Amino acid sequence: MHRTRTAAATTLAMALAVLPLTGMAGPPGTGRSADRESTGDRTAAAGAITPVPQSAHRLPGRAVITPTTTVVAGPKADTAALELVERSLQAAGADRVVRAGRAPGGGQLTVYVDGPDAVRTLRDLGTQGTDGLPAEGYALAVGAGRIALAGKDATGTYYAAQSLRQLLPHRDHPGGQVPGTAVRDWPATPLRGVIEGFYGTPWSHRARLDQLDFYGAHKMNTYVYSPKDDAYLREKWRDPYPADRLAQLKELVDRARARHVDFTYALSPGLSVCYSSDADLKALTAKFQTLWDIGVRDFAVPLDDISYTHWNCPADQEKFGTGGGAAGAAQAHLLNRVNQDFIARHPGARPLETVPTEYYDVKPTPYKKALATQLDKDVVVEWTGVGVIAPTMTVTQAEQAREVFGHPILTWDNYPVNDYVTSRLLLGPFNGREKGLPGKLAGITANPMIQPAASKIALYTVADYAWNDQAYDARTSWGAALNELAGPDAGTRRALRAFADASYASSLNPRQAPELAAALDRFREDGNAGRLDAVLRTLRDAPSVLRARLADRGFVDDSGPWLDATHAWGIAGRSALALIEATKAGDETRAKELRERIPEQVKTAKSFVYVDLKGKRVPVVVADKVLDAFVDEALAGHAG
Ligand code: LTM
Repeated sequence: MHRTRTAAATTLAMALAVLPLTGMAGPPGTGRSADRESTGDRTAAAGAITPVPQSAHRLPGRAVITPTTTVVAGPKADTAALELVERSLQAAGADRVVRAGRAPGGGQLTVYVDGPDAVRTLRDLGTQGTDGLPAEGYALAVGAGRIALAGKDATGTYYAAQSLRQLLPHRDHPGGQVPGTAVRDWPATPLRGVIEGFYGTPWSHRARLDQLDFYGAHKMNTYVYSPKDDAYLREKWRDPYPADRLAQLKELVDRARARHVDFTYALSPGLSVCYSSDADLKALTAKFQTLWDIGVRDFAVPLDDISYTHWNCPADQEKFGTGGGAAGAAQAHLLNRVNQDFIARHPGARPLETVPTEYYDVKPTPYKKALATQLDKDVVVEWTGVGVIAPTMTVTQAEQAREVFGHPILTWDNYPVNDYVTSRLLLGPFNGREKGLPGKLAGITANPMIQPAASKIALYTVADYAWNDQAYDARTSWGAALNELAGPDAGTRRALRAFADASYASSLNPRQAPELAAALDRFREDGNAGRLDAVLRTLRDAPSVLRARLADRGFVDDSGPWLDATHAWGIAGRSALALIEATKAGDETRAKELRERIPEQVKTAKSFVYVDLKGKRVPVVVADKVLDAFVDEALAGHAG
């Protein structure tokens, strides 16, 4: 898989100038107004496609899934894309999917994947092909009896296949049809994905494989392997991997490639490295070589969360001196040697990435100046925004970061990471990132929670924003994420929404449990107890519904103590409501009984714990300052 990592904004602008489609939004800087037939919300034409496509509109006619369906593939069509198209057609009701050199005729559906036939069909259907699209862009058209898809490159074709999968019906509804549709789509920023970069229990091998599938399905192309508590990446960075660990890594690298995800290997030597040491350079590049040998083509040397006022060897003090400028010079020296001795000598390797020790602001300092002036220009610098956990991120800040670091900027966005608040799941959407930001960046990587499957809600929204920030709406994307995870069952959807709402708050989403809080406020205003009780019952029962019905078992496993706490708070909340109502009705016996029972229920609700990597028991919180406040209010107002 080869990827050009420049946003081809100029060529794209030229293509847009001749584009006949409606609903086409110009990328930032092209000066085109965005006629949002298909952006801004999830319109009928875009169907279930996620991330929201840049452009989609209806075409006349419709394609009917026929029992035998033919796939006509271009000579260089991406294998993973073809397999996905075939699997999706089968899932849509085609009993036989055959590959052929041309369309068989006779009313059968034919699907063209890349090559001259796909290009011709796209044109016949009145749509434009992939000319002028940036890397990973694609075109897809559905018409009567035929479907065509083509990518700007292999990843683009794979993404076209992902979009087709989402447009196709399911075989459970026989006679499935797809309305005529044209999609022309491209990413807003070249790199989009996840950096497993948190402290605490690293993700399991199985969870990582599952995540890679998820990234491919959401058009995310990057996974950075950088768990802080993997000793082979930090404390024991010089040590070679045992054979079984390397075999597992190879399995991840292979899965990543099959899903068009770049597996980035990040080695963090900063706790003990001697920047001027030839031996340490050799140890670093030797470790990279073992990863290269199993197929890794993306490398990073993160230098975050280390001391840069303390050298690990006297030679560094002698060579570089002291202070922030000396630290920047030392790091640039090591990184340049890795860049020149390893990256440059491995054709096919993509640009080296680093995380500077000052990664959290845009203040000019001697350290940043040294990096800006001495670090090789093609090294990509990761940055968390202004603040380690940045509540907001703006275009201006990104421009300042580009300026002060003097290098392409890849965000290391610390959301939904929860290693600093292990009592919480952060289940709200990606929020507070200004539109236009992706166009200023080399890309966006999100640092997830210790809980991989539970991170999918936020990561879905990250993927949505990074692909098409202009159309992004945090609440809409959040709802779509929940629906995808819950599947079609209405009860499961309700349960997941109530559960996620109770764990919504973070620095990016300051309001906790916004839907529950609104329901409580409404009750405070109009006193409609029946309506509030229905909300509280949904919350109380959500955990058992999810445990019984949610297909993603990883999500259920990840959420264990929070599910228990949600159930228990639902019970306490209902008792509080009953207390208010009993008092109103003058039923003192019942009110007394409830006043005695509630403290025990609250105690239970506060008793559930998350056990961290070191065995520490951390009481979990849900709907805090919302449901507990309601319970306190009920007890205080009806003290008897
Ligand atoms: O953010 C960076 C670059 N480094 C660390 C992360 O490893 C950690 O997960 C987050 C959140 O606690 N904070 C950091 O400083």
